[in-house]
Amino acid sequence: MAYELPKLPYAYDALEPYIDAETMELHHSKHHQTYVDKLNAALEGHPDLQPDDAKDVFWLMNELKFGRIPAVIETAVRNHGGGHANHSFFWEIMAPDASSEPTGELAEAINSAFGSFSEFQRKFTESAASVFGSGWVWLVTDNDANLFITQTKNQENPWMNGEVGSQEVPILGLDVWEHAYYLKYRNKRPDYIEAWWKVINWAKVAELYAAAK
Ligand code: MN3
Repeated sequence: MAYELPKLPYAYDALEPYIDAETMELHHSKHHQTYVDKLNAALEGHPDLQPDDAKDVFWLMNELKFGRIPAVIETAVRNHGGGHANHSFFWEIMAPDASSEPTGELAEAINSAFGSFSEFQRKFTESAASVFGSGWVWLVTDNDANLFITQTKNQENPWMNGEVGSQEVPILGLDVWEHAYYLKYRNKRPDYIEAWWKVINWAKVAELYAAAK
């Protein structure tokens, strides 16, 4: 088996006007597909790292975290495996007709970690705006169900970067590579971030939080 591009869970134009259809189509069918293709090319000759019913790209990230990827393909797995993991996750935490805020247990956890939802939004936005070059910003939960905001460069992510022995599980993530917003927002990354808050699938984020605890 080889890694495959997951189907987008909504139409390319479903996140309009916040994220435009052309950006979504290029981002999914070209950028994400390229990560998948280059990951598969890197893994040729490594049958133990191919996906199966028990192994997916998040399993592969864990192998990277534990130093179990051969050195000759480690950078390729970090870049293209990371790209495949990050985008597979990213499509799922967005949705059309999204609610504006989380509710229930997740809302309480955010209030307790950051003071209020608006304070969390402010800090996450500030972090996303400050990523230098290409990267991601994440809301992560740890072994004690604490929530914190973290950044990664390029296509790195908390699954591969977490300390061995710790469980750092992203429940929300934002792609701030220019390819994610440049067609519509040009150089105005803050406008893209502001629009992105309108398309978050809080039900999915809450599900990820409940599963990670
Ligand atoms: Mn991207």
